[in-house]
Amino acid sequence: MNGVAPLWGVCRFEDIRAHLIDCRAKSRLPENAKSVIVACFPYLLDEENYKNSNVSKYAAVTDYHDVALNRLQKACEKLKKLFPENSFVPFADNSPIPEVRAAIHASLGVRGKNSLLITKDYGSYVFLGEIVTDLEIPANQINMNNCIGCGKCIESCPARAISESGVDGVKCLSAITQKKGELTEREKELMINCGCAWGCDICQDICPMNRNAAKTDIEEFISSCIPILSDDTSLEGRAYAWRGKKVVDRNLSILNKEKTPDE
Ligand code: B12
Ligand code: SF4
Ligand code: SF4
Repeated sequence: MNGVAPLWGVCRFEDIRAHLIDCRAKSRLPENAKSVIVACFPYLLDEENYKNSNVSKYAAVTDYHDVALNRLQKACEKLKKLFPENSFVPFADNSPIPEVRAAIHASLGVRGKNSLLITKDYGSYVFLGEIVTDLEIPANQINMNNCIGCGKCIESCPARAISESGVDGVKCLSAITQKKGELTEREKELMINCGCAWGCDICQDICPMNRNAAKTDIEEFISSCIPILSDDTSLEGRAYAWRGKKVVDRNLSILNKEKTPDE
């Protein structure tokens, strides 16, 4: 198939109603929601940007919540002018919408065994955000395809978090890097072996469907890459800021201890 696939699509609210995530943001959903406009925000940069990186790719760029919400908010304002009677509410990540499921219903890509949305052009290196509205918009054709199923993500996951039935969100190293408090020896070892102070990219980097993933052209991401997290890195505007300095410092000290075992 030639041509660039669209980066946004529409799914019926009805298709995801039974799978809404219980969270505080749920109260912001418009009454009588009918449609979800789902948008992808590609974030992969040229390989040279990740040299000696100690954070995952999603955390190397500026906080995607800000980038996505800013753009979605502007889109909502335009839509409101066109349809003054209707409500348009933006969400990104911190959302009651199960975003991968909604994106698949909106025909934006396929679901990987690693549980992520894989798009045709940008692979799985996309963030998701959405506008929920009470306007009835024709939905894209429902396309519930899955990935090619090679199983490489399952074999390569260091935490053994992926199985045929999905990802265990507690076992996943990405979740471990976000955990508060003292980590177990096994959790520390996983983090040291991965070399990542925040997040984990192993099941995406191994995925053959990501081999030719296109690079982002979103200026906010291109101009903001900080691939190496250190004690002096400011947390401001970063995806790990919400967790606070204590957890980030703990992760850095786990990685640094490995580098200086005599200390
Ligand atoms: C909680 C969460 C996590 C947790 C748990 C993840 C998990 N897989 O369970 C942790 C912290 C581990 C995590 C890690 C990551 N996350 Co996260 N995460 C979320 C969050 C906030 C909620 C996900 C959730 O709990 N959904 C509810 C459950 C019930 O839905 P579900 O996972 O889709 O599960 C259902 C399906 O499996 C479904 N199902 C099973 N088979 C099939 C088949 C088909 C065809 C369909 C339709 C459904 C289906 O049945 C389940 C029950 O309903 C979403 C944002 C959001 N609001 O959706 C981001 C989100 C999924 N994460 C994202 C990212 C980028 C990541 C990381 C890559 C970050 C990193 N580099 O470290 C890793 C990837 C780990 C992985 N392989 O999943 C992106 C994914 C973008 C994409 N391309 O898909 C999202 C969408 C955030 C965003 N706004 O961009 N994440
Ligand atoms: S590595 Fe293979 S099984 Fe895993 S998501 Fe990619 S294509 Fe699917
Ligand atoms: S992000 Fe890392 S730990 Fe989590 S499922 Fe993927 S490979 Fe496993």
